[in-house]
Amino acid sequence: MIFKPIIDFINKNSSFIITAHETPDGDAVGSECALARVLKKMGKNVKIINSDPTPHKFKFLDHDKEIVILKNKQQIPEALEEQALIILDTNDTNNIGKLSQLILPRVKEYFIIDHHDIEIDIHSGNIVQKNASSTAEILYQVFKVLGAEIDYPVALALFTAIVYDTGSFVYPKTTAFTFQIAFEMVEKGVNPNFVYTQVYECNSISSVILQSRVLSSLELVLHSHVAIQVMLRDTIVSSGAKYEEADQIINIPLKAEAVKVSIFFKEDMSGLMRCSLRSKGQIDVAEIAKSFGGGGHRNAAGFKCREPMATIREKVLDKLKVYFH
Ligand SMILES: [Mn+2]
Repeated sequence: MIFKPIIDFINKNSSFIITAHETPDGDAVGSECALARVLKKMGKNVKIINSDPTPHKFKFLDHDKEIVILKNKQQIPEALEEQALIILDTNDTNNIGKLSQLILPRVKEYFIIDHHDIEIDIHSGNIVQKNASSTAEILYQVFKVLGAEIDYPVALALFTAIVYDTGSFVYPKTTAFTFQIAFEMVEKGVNPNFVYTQVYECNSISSVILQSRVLSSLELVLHSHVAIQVMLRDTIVSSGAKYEEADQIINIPLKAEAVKVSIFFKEDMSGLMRCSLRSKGQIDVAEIAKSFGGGGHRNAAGFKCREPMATIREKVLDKLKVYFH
């Protein structure tokens, strides 16, 4: 039974730190909040610690404001050697930001629960269900095996995570099982329109301005099959938006039938450049991201740029050429 190792891990530990990938998204935050609540109800000691702030649109999930954003060493919990760490929604331990240096090496043990296609740091027993629509979908199964009660806050967190990671139930990993979970969550009182409003209709005006500026950087190459957009730090500052508010912009070019791949270079406030990739159909952008030290899913992946943007741009286009000659 693939869930036995996580059940054992939960049963034998009493104090947990939960984290997820840096620049957390809806699946990361929703999964963290759901798991934290279930563990607490089992009488466990639980802290959620992330290296980056919760995007405004997901703050409704963290209603007791319990997510700690690790800014300095004073925030590191005492007696780390007695804490068990659960890493959600990434299997790359370098992808948990500051926690990878400050917390991971000092905890008693850690466990990964993830659904990304590229395997990086998985240890035996860790759960990486590549066909799961979201980490939340895996947690739902863990909760069932645990016999945990899925109350309204847990249902809301799981549902929101699934909505986000499936692009509202349409991305390739969406299955009948995904809908079955959603069905159960709605039966428990989750209002899909409320979740949609929170996640997609509570953006700042600045984020709309940012979107218009980034979209104006749009460049179409390889017979318009590939779209490239760039967001520099200055663009974020001048629009008044936040880095994390750019998360949906990459999807816009894919609305055109001709566009099969969308590339988005985005610089964060620390000057770090990331490259995000989205594709339609069989074009595997996870493999491309992997070749640059990143990871992801076949149709959604990314990596941190360790070379100049122009160099990476050429290398990525070179790898894509095989699909469009
Ligand atoms: Mn996910």
